[in-house]
Amino acid sequence: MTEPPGASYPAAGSQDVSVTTPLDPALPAQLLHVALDAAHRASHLLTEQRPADLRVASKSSPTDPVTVMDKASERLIVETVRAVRPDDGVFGEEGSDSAGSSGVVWVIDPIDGTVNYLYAHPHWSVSIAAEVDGEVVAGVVTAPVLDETYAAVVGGGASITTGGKTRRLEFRSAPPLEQALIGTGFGYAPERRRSQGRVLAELIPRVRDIRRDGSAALDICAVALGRLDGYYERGVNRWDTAAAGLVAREAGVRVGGLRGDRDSPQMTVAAPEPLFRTLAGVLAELEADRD
Ligand code: LIP
Repeated sequence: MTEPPGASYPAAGSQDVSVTTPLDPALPAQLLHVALDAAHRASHLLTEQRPADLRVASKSSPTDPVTVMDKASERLIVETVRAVRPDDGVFGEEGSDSAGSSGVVWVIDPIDGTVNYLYAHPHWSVSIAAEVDGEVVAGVVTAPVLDETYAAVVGGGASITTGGKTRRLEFRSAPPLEQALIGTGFGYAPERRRSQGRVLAELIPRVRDIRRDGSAALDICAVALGRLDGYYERGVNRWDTAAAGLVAREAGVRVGGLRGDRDSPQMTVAAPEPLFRTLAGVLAELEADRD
């Protein structure tokens, strides 16, 4: 179990806390505790029980896979959360979708980076966020093969736990665009990939380099960690970015869309200022949020 430094968290489910407005100050920490437990259990399932012959179906296109493990992971996370908070809602990539009655909704990506998981690449994660009245207040992104767990509570900072040690993630200065290492990703539909390739071809000469690692949640956490200077992607969903977006914001990284918009499937950009403004400006010029 990992928790950000300096935090004292009551045990998950130690109080029957329903959401009342204004936000109960103890609630985010409790929700983080539940998320860490669920992420830990899902990580164990995905690593210890990965079948040799992983059965795969496809979703939005022949290159958009879903495995039996995506569904098993989401089922386990929902069961874990519901065991201590039965009235909460859930919204997951593999179909969990209920509003609940407590005002808390769990936003779940049971495997972010499914193609990497399928090919036994280490860069995949479990992402769990807790929203209260539509705003993310606690989030966990864990990459079990990398031994990295990112955690954040709203107003309480963000942390990384690796090698059994936890440290706070703090803002650092960003380089100018031409010296920036930028992460991105691509959708599954050929037409979308064609337009993303067009944008990439224009951007590559204007940055230090590009990385495409395959998990939006880990890419956004990488910006908070300083392993990337910035990230952008068109087409990622709420379950990909909910938890990592809180980690990044709590580490002092700006997360948003283009032209002053919030982040959305139209475009997600993450970078410290002033790099965010420069990168978002170039992406707007390239109309990167349009096919
Ligand atoms: C993945 C995203 C990634 C994107 C991939 C894929 P999934 O999510 O995290 O950023 O480039 O195409 O969408 O489908 O593995 O949960």
